[in-house]
Amino acid sequence: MSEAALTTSLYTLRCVNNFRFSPVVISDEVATAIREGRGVVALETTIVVHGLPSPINFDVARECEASVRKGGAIPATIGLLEGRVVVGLSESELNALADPGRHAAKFSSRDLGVALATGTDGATTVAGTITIARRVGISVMATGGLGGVHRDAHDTFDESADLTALSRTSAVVVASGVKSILDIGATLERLDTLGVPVVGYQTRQFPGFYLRDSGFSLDWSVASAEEAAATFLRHREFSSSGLLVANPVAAKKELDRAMHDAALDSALATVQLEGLSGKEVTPALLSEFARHTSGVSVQVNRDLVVANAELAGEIATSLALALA
Ligand code: PSU
Ligand code: MN
Repeated sequence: MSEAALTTSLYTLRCVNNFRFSPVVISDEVATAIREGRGVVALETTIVVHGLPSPINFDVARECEASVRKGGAIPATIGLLEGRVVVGLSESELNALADPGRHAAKFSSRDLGVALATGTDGATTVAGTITIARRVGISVMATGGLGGVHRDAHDTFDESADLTALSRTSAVVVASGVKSILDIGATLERLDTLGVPVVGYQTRQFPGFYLRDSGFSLDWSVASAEEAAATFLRHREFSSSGLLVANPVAAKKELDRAMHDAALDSALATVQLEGLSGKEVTPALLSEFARHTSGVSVQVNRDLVVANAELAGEIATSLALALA
């Protein structure tokens, strides 16, 4: 045996010895649904652990799961717990992950391997969630607002890894646009560059998260969940990137525009004053928003993510039907 071959086989042996178990655990219900080709929707945990205050965060997690079921699909809430990726977290596992004493981290795609190797607990962002979802054969996810380009990105380079993950991960993400704390125009430009199609759900206006309309218009819209699923299947024939389905918050539930603009100014100023950077920026902006609106923004966030989960359920159901 050549030295190179010997080194390779020793290396392989070492890997097999150290990595005998799979780092991914899938709940029975989700595993069965995937195996039977039923619709499954991945749900993230960053919004639960870092995006919303306790105890409403648990209500939102439960409501999102119920909404996915209402849409005809099976929910798969994803997070990293005790050295494993769990796809289909149970209520008690989610409670454990969101327990403040556990200090669960916030994981994007790049963190997954390191977190598993070091046994670190954490919630997954959109980027982290779709990366795991793809790996287990789930192609639809729901969230509140996608991450994007921050307003000071020309100085900080702060652009969410959600964008690059979506550019290389074949998944449908249903969101109410990108969070309005971001530079929305720059984010749409980046999605264009990265080859990620953006379709409005029954609208040609890009939603503004807490607001129905960000002021930016879109080239495309879909009229139904079936059309969104058909769009994804066609897109997949030509590209390995994902598809963003932008679903605006219901008209009677959006935030008052004047309240929104005042809260935004205050949140941006606070975060700048505190000198925050990296992963902390988005949670801090959302919590400042909540403080400034006396919790009204939290209710809007809840309404929109629950609605997105239902639409994602319908899209996953249509996708499963089309592939049956
Ligand atoms: N949508 C919400 N609340 C959130 C998020 C989305 O309504 O907290 C989370 C998602 O996990 C998203 C993340 O991926 O915010 C973006 O964080 P960052 O800007 O640090 O990439
Ligand atoms: Mn960032």
